[in-house]
Amino acid sequence: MQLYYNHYSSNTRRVLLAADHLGIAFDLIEINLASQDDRRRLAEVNANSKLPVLIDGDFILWESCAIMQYLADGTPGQTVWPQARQARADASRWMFWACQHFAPAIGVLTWEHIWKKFVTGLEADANEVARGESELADTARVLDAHLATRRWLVGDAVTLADFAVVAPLMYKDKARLPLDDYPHLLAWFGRVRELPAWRNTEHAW
Ligand SMILES: N[C@@H](CCC(=O)N[C@@H](CS)C(=O)NCC(=O)O)C(=O)O
Repeated sequence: MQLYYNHYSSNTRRVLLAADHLGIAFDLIEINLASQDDRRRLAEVNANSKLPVLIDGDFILWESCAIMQYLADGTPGQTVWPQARQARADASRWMFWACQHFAPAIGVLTWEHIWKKFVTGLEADANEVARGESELADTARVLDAHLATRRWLVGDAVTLADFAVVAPLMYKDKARLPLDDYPHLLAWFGRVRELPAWRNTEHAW
């Protein structure tokens, strides 16, 4: 299988985390989102022009959480994508939440504190930072409360839900995410960082 990816993409990181945990290796195709040539190559496999994209024979799949589920479904004996109906729905719930609420809140702050300067040369906008911090607080509160009584998001062990939610926290420090008030969230993040999958998908920059 081929994966169109970039090390800076937190949506790709989700897929890399799941794949590493499942023991799946890809033929990696690096896409530089700032290159027009690479953008053209990306648009050939994803009209949305977004990473990641999985190619499995003549099947093309985009959307990071769909890719994670597809990889797990093709892995006999895997435990990260639960079989039981309610446990699977629970994992699915957090994966949707990650894409719809948690990652977009963090995305405001990664744009303002990291990417904006690279792309536009402009400094962070205080109003946008305040909006991102407020949206992050709303979601971090939910995550922290959920993790107050459990080690992993679903059941007793790591699942795709943990990988989906944790991925944008790869920018916790660089994006200055204000998370000090969420001890359970931070403890869980510490547990994820102890997993081989986290360490194996780290990229220095
Ligand atoms: N919901 C999509 C989001 C994909 C996405 O936004 N990827 C970013 C990289 S992290 C991207 O390719 N951005 C390029 C752009 O928006 O032009 C997913 O989960 O795969």
